[in-house]
Amino acid sequence: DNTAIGSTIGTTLDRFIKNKQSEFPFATGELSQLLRDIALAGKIINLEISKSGLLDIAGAYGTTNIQGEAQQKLDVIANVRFIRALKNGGEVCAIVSEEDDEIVEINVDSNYVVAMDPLDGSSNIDVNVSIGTIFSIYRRISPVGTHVTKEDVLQKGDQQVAAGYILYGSSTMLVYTTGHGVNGFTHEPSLGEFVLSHSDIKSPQDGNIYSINEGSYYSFEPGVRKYIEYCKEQRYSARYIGSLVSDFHRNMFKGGIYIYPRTDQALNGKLRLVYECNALAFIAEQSGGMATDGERRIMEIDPLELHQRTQLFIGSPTMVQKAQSFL
Ligand code: P6P
Repeated sequence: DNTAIGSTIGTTLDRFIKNKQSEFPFATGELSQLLRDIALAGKIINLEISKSGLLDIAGAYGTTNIQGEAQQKLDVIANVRFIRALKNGGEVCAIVSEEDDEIVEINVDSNYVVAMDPLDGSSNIDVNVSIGTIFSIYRRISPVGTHVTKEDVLQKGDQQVAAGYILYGSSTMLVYTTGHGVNGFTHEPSLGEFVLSHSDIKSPQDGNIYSINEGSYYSFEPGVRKYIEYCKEQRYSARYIGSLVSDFHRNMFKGGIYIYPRTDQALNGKLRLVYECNALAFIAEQSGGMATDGERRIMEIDPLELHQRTQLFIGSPTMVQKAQSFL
């Protein structure tokens, strides 16, 4: 029992979920179990990542995913680990993953859908830059016991019952929301537990950090270029790790804006609505931030297909509004 742990190093994720279960709309324990299954998969992947240099599983794997990107071995391993953990947990009827072209049907008798990017920023693995898992959780729409449909997985971000990310960085953190604020848990290796480390995270309303790939400056629309000039005039700091979860996480705590706009190569931007942007948009709004596609709230966008892309302006509301005023 983790009472002893609780008294010395704070609340574990398991205890936190149990304590907060009453906040879940369908408090039957299923969502609690699903969150624990995701945390378990995160622990397993954390272990693989920390060993990846030694086990030579970091290198490219030869296959390519729907993005046409060289699939790194850890991408594939992370996807397999997550699917296995969610299948064993028994709470998931379907998974949408960056690594799978089609919907992965798991168990027709279960209630929850998970949309995930099992390992975002995988090109950073080989150079030891932080990477992240991003996940959204929805309740299915079709009746239990029937085959999963597109409408089960193409739900607006506003329909999320939970969302979060795991950041495999200098320490490994799990950050999630169920619509009642955002809480961060840090992995304590000696215990193998996620322990509450950042309670009820509130993001600064304004900031002076801007995150965008300025190498694409001449591919951006005039309004985006003008906002970049504005940031320079304001003497803001440019911080771009090239790992979405890391850039988002830093800006949530320090204040800042992350922008991935359309370019002449990526006409709808690069980031994916269903399993990247919606989850971070939910976290952003729940911590007092803002997330749009330059016009609309990300979570209002009606997804039309699994891997559709969207522009993303996310972070401190004052900064997002200012950026939009230039578009
Ligand atoms: P670019 C990584 O591939 C990723 O999906 C995000 O993690 C990251 O923020 C972005 O793409 C980087 O893209 O075009 O700036 O290299």
